[in-house]
Amino acid sequence: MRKPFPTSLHRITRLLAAAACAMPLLLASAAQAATVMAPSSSWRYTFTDPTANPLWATQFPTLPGWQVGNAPFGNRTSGDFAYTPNGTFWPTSNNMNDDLWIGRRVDFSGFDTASARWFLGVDNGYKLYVNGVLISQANAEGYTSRWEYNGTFPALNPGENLIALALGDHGVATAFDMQITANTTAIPLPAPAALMLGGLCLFGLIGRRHGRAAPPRAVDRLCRQ
Ligand SMILES: [Ca+2]
Ligand SMILES: [Ca+2]
Repeated sequence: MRKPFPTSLHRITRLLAAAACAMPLLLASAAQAATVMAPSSSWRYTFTDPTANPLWATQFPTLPGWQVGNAPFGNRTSGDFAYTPNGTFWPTSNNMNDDLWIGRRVDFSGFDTASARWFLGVDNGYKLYVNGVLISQANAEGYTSRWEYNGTFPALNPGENLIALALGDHGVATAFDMQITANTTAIPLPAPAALMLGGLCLFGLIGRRHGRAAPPRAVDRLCRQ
């Protein structure tokens, strides 16, 4: 005749098994949308057209003559795109051409790149390059808003990526700012912790086999996965 576990010990093993088996699900659910690049970030920029160099959108980090300044870029002193007190002045332009070229490295380490999205506002138009590839462009008259345009990314590098934009004003107000979001990646379990949880899960299953009552169905199913 099989000797039953003492009732109190059996309950403890069931609780430990439930905690051990549920832990991976709790860690997986830790992924959540977060800011990869905030508005008002620092950019390299130039008002001198660099496009005679077809590689400018990847070489901007080391091209001579580029300056460093914070977004927002613009000529307004109030609202979401005010260049004062910490942004960068972008003078008005009276042509339909691009006037300002900017770029920065963005580190996606710790983020799920497949979930990444970009958001920008611009007066009046933009061309967005990711690692040298043009992925989006638009032009619109009138002022802008947070966020007038948004979209997803093509396949990104797991760490650093190069974001570059050509920006065009058509007169009067100027404005630009941008943000990037993505889900954070779940925190991987260190190997010793994973082994400990596996052991607890197995211990709980043994307790179930020796106990009088079956564990909750959900816990049983998790432990069998
Ligand atoms: Ca222009
Ligand atoms: Ca304008």
